[in-house]
Amino acid sequence: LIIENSLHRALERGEFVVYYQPQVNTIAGEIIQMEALIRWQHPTLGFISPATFIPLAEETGLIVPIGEWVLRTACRQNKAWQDAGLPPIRIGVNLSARQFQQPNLVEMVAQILSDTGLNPQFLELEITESIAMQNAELTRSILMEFERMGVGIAMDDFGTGYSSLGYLKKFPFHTLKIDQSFVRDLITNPNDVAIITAIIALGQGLNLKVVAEGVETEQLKELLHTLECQHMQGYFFSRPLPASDATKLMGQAR
Ligand code: G
Ligand code: G
Ligand code: MN
Ligand code: NA
Repeated sequence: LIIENSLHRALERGEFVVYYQPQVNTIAGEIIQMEALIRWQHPTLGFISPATFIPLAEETGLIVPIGEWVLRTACRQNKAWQDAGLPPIRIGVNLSARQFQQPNLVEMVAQILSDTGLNPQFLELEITESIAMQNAELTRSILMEFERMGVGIAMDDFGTGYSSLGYLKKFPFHTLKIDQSFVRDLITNPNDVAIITAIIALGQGLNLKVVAEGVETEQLKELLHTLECQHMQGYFFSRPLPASDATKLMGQAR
């Protein structure tokens, strides 16, 4: 309850921070994208994990203004990186189901792109399977509008929801992010190898970029490489970083 009360004030009090985690093309050895991940620095309780407060923000509807703030912050940051002469990359931003129920979602995104001056091709919105399922027709029409604008769409946590393969055909996805739960035990679990092999083949067949999430070790990176997975994200490459550290990392990677 304490958390719920202070969540209402956190935005205006400036307690949220956006961290950035790189997505890497391991063949080229380049950072190709950054995922924006919100962090809450509470003045007395300290750091509160998004795994705790995002569900609460979704219940209370606060995810709507919070999500808008994250999107604006992330787009502004990406434009600043480009203006600083860093190699252009995409920024990935997570959207929640609640945001999809807002009638002005598409205008909100368009407004933020216009305000920040970020070209839509440098934004990718990450949605989960459950969002896609909740109101498939509405979701599809919203995603088609993003597609027309040039904004990329990623299916996040792929494999954990009701992965109806029909959605992959029906919705304009550009990217599949394989959930960490299939990556974690890849070394020891042949079932996970089979699942990931199948997802990668599916992605290749449908011309989707496939990203393995939660890559924590070099051994995992090598195995994924053998399975022809070229795009990865995880602690092995970098933890989510504050903007200043993410900027340094991008400078080094060049
Ligand atoms: O960064 P990580 O540790 O702890 O995030 C935990 C969960 O919170 C993940 O499921 C992630 O997708 C979600 N999350 C992080 N940042 C955002 C955000 O800006 N918006 C939404 N909707 N979810 C987020
Ligand atoms: O649900 P989504 O995929 O958007 O959330 C990404 C979550 O995964 C964030 O909480 C992020 O901090 C976390 N994460 C990123 N890389 C790793 C990793 O290598 N290992 C683990 N355990 N978590 C990771
Ligand atoms: Mn994500
Ligand atoms: Na994920």
